[in-house]
Amino acid sequence: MSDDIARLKEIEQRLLWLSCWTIHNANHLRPVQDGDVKVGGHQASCASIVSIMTALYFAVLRPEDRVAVKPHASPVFHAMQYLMGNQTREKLENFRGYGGAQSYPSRTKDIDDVDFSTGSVGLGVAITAFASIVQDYLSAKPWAKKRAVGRMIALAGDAELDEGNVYECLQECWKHDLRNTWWVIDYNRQSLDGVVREGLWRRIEAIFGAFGWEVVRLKHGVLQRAAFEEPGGAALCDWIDRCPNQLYSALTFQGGAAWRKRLMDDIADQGDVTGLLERRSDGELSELMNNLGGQCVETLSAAFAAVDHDRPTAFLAYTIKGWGTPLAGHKDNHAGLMTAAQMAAFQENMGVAKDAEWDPMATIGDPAGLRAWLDKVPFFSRGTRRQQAPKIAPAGPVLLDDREQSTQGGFGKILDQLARSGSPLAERIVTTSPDVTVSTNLESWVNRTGLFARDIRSDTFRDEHIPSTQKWRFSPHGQHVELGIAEMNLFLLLGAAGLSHSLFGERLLPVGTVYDPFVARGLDALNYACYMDARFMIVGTPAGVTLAHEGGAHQSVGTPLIGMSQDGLAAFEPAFLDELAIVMDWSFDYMQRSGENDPDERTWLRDETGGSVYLRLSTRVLEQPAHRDSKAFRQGVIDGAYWLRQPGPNCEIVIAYQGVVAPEAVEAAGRIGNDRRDIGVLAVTSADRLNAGWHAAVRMRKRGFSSATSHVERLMAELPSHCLLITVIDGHPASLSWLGSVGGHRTVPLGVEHFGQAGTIADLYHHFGIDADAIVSAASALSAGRTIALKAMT
Ligand SMILES: Cc1ncc(C[n+]2csc(CCOP(=O)(O)OP(=O)(O)O)c2C)c(N)n1
Ligand SMILES: [Mg+2]
Repeated sequence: MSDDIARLKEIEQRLLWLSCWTIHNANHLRPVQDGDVKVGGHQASCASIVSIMTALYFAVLRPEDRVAVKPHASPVFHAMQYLMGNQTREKLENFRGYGGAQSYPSRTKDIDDVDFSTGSVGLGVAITAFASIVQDYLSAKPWAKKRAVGRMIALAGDAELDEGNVYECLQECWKHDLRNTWWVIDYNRQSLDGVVREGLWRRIEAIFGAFGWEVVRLKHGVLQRAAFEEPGGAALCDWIDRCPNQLYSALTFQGGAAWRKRLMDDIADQGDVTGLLERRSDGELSELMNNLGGQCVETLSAAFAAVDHDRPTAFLAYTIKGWGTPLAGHKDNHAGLMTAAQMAAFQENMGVAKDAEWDPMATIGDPAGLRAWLDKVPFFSRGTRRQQAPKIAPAGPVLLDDREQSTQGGFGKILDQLARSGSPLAERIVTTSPDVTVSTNLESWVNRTGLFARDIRSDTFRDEHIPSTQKWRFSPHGQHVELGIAEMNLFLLLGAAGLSHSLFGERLLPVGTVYDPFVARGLDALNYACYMDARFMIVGTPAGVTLAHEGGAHQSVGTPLIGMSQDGLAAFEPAFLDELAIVMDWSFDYMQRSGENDPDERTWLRDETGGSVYLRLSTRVLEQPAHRDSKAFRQGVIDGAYWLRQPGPNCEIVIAYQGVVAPEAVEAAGRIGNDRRDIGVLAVTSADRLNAGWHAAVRMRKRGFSSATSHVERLMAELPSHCLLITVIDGHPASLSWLGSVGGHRTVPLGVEHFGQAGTIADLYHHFGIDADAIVSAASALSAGRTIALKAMT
């Protein structure tokens, strides 16, 4: 055995101990309050992947590589960083506790340099492929610094391959000539609930092969391979290959004597095979049968090191869930925990002295020698691998002079003008869309900037002089990444590109477009991207029942609530182009912020920290207001609302609208104005930001900051208490109905609560009660005064 392999084995045993101990400590030793539930076990999930992680991190990886670690291997990751001095004992002792090391590796909550968060299975796997595409994108750009190309690596549980997004990603990435991506599958043949179906490896090989991946199957460790060379070894090899997963697991759990009995029953021959078995004690036989490829650092490091190409590669590493622990192989072991007695025996087996449980070098004979060896491990050699990129200042809002336009149309024009400007900011914008590039108005941007591919692909229609409005030139210079119809992929790509500054040290400003209802189709990947603090702009368009003729399947209802409730995402729904221009300009700055300062005392929003942005837009063409560009107007648009029509001192009714129903609100205000006094119209551009500021100010007042006042509270403070508030939105009414609670005003929330249907905009606004008549009749019925006349219906 070489020195390096001996070191790897020492490290592997250290990681096995420290991860199991961390979990044990959290469950058995950490003081908990009455009624607390046990934290997750997952010692078995850690044990099956320690060898893989040891071989990868300590023998193969380079500083430029980036890794997504399967969720339940979090203790192994933290143990590894602890061994390297990048994680504290305090955080490990408090694993899964408040302020402690996180249950699942977290970029934002852990201190030890997590590359990609994981937790929702499948997403961490797929994001590595999109990160590789982003890396290729950067490598092709003249403005990006030259840097070593890294491998994007996922350490995946085998059950993660049941998640559909994994296959969506495989298909998409094949189109983009994926490279430099490794997925190491911890093939312990167990999921949470049980043992996986027989022969899954064949399906996995076939699928990966079909999408152009190399598949490396690591079934046997060096001990097994050596035994197969002994007389009788071929029969043993054949028995292992034919053994069903359930039986292998059960025998692993039962141990050496059970292995011997079963093997003797099945293949003993009074000759070579019997001799092979008899030459080994029960303990040695168990060790041999446990020596699968994925539990053998020698086999693993040799296989990783042997890769001499950049093609995407899946390693199917056979492992044993619970390897090296008394839980090994038991089908119920997913959340299983060693009992105190089992743990004591395990501790003795591992040779860890009492009170040396947290000593990173506890069982190491030559700690100084190992430390010197660790200090040279390439992956950790450059310290923290988080990068930074300078901010690129936006040049100011792109104000358009269209008399009539939709917000979706305006969005396309603004991007087009940015492309034409060729500014440093425009250079960093990368757009993407899941097959709705044209129908979300990205077309002129794409015509101007081109599509991204690693090679040049010409546009045959153009070459053949066939007239077409679309110029689909693919080249390394292109700034649009065209995706197939899979919204999970959209959000995973936005997540990866939105971390470019941190992963690769280059600023990207990713902008994705999607039909608004299909935001829901990628929701978990959106949540995941936000959880990682990726920075991007997602444009949901067209939105709402305003998409009249498209019918219920294409009309979004609940998305404003998604925008409000999604952490890390500032949601806007502008009605007019000037608002949109101001919001986009602000967004490109907001997406790049990384301050840690206290909330802004004007709005109580945490604007210093920055985040991602969601724009909910529409194809409905609206007449644009006269030029307005005051500082107060800009501020109101960004803060979330401004008075489109200032309420008078005796205001009886305020109509608060968000988005594309602006004309209905304005018309209704005009009609109500004859019968009620001092009507106000509140243009809400971001219910999300208004609401967040309000909640934050309330919290601050509770903490004794008695003067804390949010933007929406100042707006509402102008209204007399008897004033009726009518809110209206093409979306769920709960998005705005809370406004009444701010100042204690009686509120009539108008909006859409049921599936939409086909019709004209007028039909649908009438059907859902969000047209001017609905607003007028609410005002008439619910505010004091004479009945307000409705216009004759058309
Ligand atoms: C999207 C999602 N659904 C369900 C879960 C709950 N869950 C956590 S781990 C797991 C199965 C893990 O099996 P596998 O990936 O094979 O990991 P290992 O056997 O290595 O523990 C499940 C269902 C989750 N984390 N994410
Ligand atoms: Mg598994």
